[in-house]
Amino acid sequence: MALNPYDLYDIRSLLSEEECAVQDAVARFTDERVLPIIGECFDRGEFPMQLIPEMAAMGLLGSSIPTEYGGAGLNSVSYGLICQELERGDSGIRSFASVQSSLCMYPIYSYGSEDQRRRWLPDMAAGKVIGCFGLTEAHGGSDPASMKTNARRDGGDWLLNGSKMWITNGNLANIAIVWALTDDGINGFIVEKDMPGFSAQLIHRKMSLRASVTSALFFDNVRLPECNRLPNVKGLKGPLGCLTQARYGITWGPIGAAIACLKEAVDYSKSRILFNRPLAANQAVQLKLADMSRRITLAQLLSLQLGRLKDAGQMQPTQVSLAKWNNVRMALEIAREARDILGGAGITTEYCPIRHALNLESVVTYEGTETVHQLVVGRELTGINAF
Ligand code: TGC
Ligand code: FAD
Repeated sequence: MALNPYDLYDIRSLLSEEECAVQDAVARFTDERVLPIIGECFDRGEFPMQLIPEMAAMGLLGSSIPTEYGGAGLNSVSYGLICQELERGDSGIRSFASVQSSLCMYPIYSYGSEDQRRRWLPDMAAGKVIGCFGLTEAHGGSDPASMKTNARRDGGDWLLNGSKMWITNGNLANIAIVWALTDDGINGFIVEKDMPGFSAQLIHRKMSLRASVTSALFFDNVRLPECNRLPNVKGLKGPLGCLTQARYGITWGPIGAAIACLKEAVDYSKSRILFNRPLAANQAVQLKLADMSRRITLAQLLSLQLGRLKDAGQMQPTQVSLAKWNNVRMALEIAREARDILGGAGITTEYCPIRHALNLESVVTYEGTETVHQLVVGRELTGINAF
């Protein structure tokens, strides 16, 4: 039986029927709805808003949230496959889904009151309410414990002051999950778009994640009722718990980007004739393609095992760090190598590798930089905190 060149270890045979169906549906969506438009969206620096209702209708927003709150109630491996297939299209589309699902719906579901869950989750799953997640501040994203954004009590309300930087979906969002320092440690708040004193400003001149909205958020005495505070978590473990969910999905996403780049490099090198033979007939080129395939296969196995651990309730943040580090680095290097195999053609967005390579420069930085994840693994090995 012929091997699937982009699934050499037949990872597909390890998936359940439901997981295969999810992967097929999202793959179709990416092929039919994302790929025909994404190069131009990237060129123009625009997020394709028209895809939001379609993603919602497919259950891609809050796919792991229980159905009683409007989610799709799917398992973690299915969520991973969604991320993989979306990022085969573009990291910006996967980012949109990650932020909505893992960074906004997850904290409302896990740390919110029953009223907050009922008020926000069904509309978020339907794509009618878009969320963003404000943790990073301009003075140092790797060290969120140093945040200056603060909320102080004013009667029964809270007054929020400060700013957040590099916030995905910021200008699209109807609500922001904002992490702020209080007298009682870090707390999470739901800030609504129209609240006086809240503003969002687009970040321009990005060379990466151009088909995604990135913003700075400002809070100038924003008055928040107590019912907008997430009541069931306190401290840095609140935002870090959300990051673990999103980082898990990000271990899968870049596999999709890498597969897209490998496929482009294989197709191009088979049809490009240089020195009277296809480029792909050179050993030097085949070695590069084989190495890409090896690294993708290892990443696929890593994420699948991580997903199975997560579904069994056994996944540890250190394991997520190792896979985020490995899989994003793998995809970034494959995208750069594929770009090189395409020669001059590879510098245009006519082909996908340069777009993926530029996007992955953000993915290697956000959700914990590569160094942060290496230090998490180092801490696990040595018992010494090097941060
Ligand atoms: P530490 O002070 O030791 O721990 C604080 C508390 O948090 C708990 N914890 C975690 N819980 C869940 N998941 C994790 N990954 C956790 N890591 C730590 C910990 O047990 C402790 O709990 P408790 O009960 O004892 O209070 O903090 P630390 O030393 O572990 O953290 C240091 C460090 C550097 C790892 C952490 O600050 C960090 O991860 N920094 C990177 C920040 C980051 O990743 N920011 C991302 C912003 S969001 C974003 O980029 C979105 S992009 C989205 C997109 O577009 O796709
Ligand atoms: P810094 O923390 O200043 O790091 C600079 C460099 O120092 C990095 O190379 C880092 O690895 C290194 N470094 C840090 N500490 C150490 C150390 N101890 N030892 C050695 N080296 C170290 N944040 C949000 O809250 N919400 C979002 O939705 C969001 N979306 C984003 C979207 C994009 C496109 C981007 C680019 C970022 C986004 N971020 C978001 C922010 C992102 O999480 C931060 O950029 C990231 O955490 C790094 O923070 P920083 O940019 O301040 O870099």
